[in-house]
Amino acid sequence: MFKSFLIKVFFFLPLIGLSQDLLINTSNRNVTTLNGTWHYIVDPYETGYYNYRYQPYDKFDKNNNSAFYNNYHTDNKMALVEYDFDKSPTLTVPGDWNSQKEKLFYYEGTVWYKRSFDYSLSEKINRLFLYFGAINYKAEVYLNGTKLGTHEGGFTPFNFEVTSVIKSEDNYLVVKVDNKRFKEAIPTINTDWWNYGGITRDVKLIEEPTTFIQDYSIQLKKGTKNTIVGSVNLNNAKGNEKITISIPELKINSSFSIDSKGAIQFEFKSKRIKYWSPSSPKLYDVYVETADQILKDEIGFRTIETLGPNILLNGKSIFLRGICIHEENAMRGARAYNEDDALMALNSAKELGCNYVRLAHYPHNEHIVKLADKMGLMVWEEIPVYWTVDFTNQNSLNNAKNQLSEAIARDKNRASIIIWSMANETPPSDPRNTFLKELIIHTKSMDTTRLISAALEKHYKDGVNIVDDEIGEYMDIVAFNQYTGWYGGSLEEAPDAKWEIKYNKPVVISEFGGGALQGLHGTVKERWTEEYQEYLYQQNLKMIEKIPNIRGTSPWILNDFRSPKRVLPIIQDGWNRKGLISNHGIKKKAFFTVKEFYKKIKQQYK
Ligand code: GCB
Repeated sequence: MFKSFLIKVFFFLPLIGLSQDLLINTSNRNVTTLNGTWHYIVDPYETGYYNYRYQPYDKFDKNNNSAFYNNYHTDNKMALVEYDFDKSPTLTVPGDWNSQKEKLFYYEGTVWYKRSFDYSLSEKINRLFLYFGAINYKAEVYLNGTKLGTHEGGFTPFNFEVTSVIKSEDNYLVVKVDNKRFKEAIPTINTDWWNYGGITRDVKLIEEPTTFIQDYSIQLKKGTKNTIVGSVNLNNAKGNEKITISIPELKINSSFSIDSKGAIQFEFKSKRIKYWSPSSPKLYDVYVETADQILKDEIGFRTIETLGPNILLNGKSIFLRGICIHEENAMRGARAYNEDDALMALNSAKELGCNYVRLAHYPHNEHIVKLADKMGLMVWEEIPVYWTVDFTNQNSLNNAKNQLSEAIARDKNRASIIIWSMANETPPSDPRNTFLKELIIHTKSMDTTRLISAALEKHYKDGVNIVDDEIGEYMDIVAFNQYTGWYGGSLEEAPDAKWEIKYNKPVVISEFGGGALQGLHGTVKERWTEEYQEYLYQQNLKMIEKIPNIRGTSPWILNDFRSPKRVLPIIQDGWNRKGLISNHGIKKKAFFTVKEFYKKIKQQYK
């Protein structure tokens, strides 16, 4: 199982990938940040990438070099004399370009980023990696003229070894970032969120010993309550290394010799484990140690499983009191990227009475997942297989699998994550079913301990709401979105709605809701008023309570969020108004409706 945690993008994406095995738990490694001010050049015609015959410079140059670098540092004749980074303006990294420069608000295309830096490797420690938390959407990365590789997918991390390329002074790092949407991409062209472009997450240089801890997994063994199971993988193992795992609070401290693959597998029994849960989010200090390195993590132990209609956390039946969240700081109208942004969102979720969040519609940054661990919020993590993905395209499938691999590799040690979601509102068909089944098999090959789900849809026939999507067979939780009272359906009749759900499994309403402009008041019949939204919630919640096997909800959505699809003047102005909180941070009436409901549910599931 462990081997498959190792991510080789080029394995899945033979034409475009060269990023390497992912380093996990990067915040506890030896890090130098490359966050800060970067120069940028907007390049809508990609003149810095293609010559006048539309051939990429880095493909025909035999040294695989970047034209920029050659032009800048040598007497090269590549004629990019018009491109001068140091005379160009700057952007802050991490961050999207749309919210930083007014002219780039709607821009979708290529922007070149450049940063120079000095770096001297420590004498003893002698390998260096360049790590990107995420770049939306496609990145070509060059250091000192050498192409390090390409990465596709806007929401997951990747890294390259740069030991042989780094210089002590004046390193020249160039990244081509392209956020053009295209049909075969994941997500595809059509989404209901802002396509923020840029180097949107942290950039780090990470120093490692010659042989180092690449990756590890430490969790409760599936089906047990007192067995901790795990594995560690070394990079560049020589063969005689020992790895020590210690969890001082549990009095665990054991050393293991690596096997021929440079890995160890282990199991410990402990009767003292205090389980992680929302009411007691206990995390243990865990140390993975070699002769050259100690890597610390904080890990919670809990079980998550289903039994008939129940979701069991540490053996106890729970109700997921959730809320959907986009990775956006609504107040800034920008992609969220730091711990403060994460704290703001999760504090609001807590105030609402949540024990669970759905991080829609793509893997969010690592800050929020780590914070959820600490704050005791269970998490649904999802990949952007959204709406009309190109289900017959093998490259699209490989891309989706790769995004899953990177998300699972990064977050597999987080107790908060209880659900891997495969998709959102994808239209049922044979190719779609095959596509999702492949993703499920892939997920299970990496992690058998968490629940599998996807946000499905319902349909309506002869007065009955029906959920019978065939893919439900493969889900641990049957989740679906429904918008009674917003996209059709009568609010008056909602509480008496009839439901037929084909599967005897836990049911979660992964989305419901409607829009309101905060501060706009009127009657419950007037769309866009807070009163309409409040009534919509009241009626929907009455209905949801009666849905067979209901074990959770995540209303759509915590905050108003930017969407180019939402153009209604005065009311929307580019914002999807379904937030329970406005983009000025003000709670709408419906916030309190949900809060009341969750208070009641909490009593029922004591
Ligand atoms: C949905 C989508 C979500 C949209 C929402 C809406 O079903 O899953 O991404 O933003 O509806 O507001 O229409």
